[in-house]
Amino acid sequence: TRRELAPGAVHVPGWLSLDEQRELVTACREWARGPAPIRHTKLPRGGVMSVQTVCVGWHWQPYAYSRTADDVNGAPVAEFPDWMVALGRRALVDAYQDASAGDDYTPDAALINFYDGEAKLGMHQDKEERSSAPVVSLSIGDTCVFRFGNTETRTKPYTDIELVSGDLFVFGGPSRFVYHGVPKVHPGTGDPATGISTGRLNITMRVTGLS
Ligand code: MD5
Ligand code: FE
Repeated sequence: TRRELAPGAVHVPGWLSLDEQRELVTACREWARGPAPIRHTKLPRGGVMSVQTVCVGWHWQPYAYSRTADDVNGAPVAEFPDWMVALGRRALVDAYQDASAGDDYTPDAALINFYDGEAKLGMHQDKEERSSAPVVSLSIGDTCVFRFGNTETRTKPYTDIELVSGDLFVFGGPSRFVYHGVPKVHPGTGDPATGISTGRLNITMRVTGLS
């Protein structure tokens, strides 16, 4: 049931087992506690994101990466674990159905987003990375509407799809810099056995190209 929405943009429903989802939830819960706790990111023009985010490897503050969480508490960001590099490589192999697709892939940053029932993510591009390597996205918990747009504008044409707990999405090649967002989460649609009783967790792995 793997589906290529556009060149380089591959959706693999149900990629994570329930056990893998539970382990990811446990790891994310730990990162959410600190050293830099999860928070609603403040935007430079005064807004506050409805999504809550915690970072691993590199800290993302709009719109730059740093090694310390300067807009939270200044703490050094948690180390990007080797097991997550391995997971990212496996994601590329399975999404692109190519045994060597992950060989040169070493993600060094993860953004972990938590959505309550009201949270949304506006249309944006991820372009703070100094690399065009693919982004790996993993969803756990409540189902959401994910809006996959185009590279030129934050408006139409776009395609709305549902992302369900356990789904993998890989954005690479010509789809790496596409506008995208999350207009809606469907509260109460997730399986509490993942460890999330309500809300949605999304993990994105990236290659920052920084050192
Ligand atoms: C989410 N997160 O569901 C999404 C999933 C973010 C973010 O957008 O920046 O934290 S990742 C979707 C993504 C990443 C990179 C490229 C593209 C989509 N894309 O080309 O559509 O919380
Ligand atoms: Fe994004």
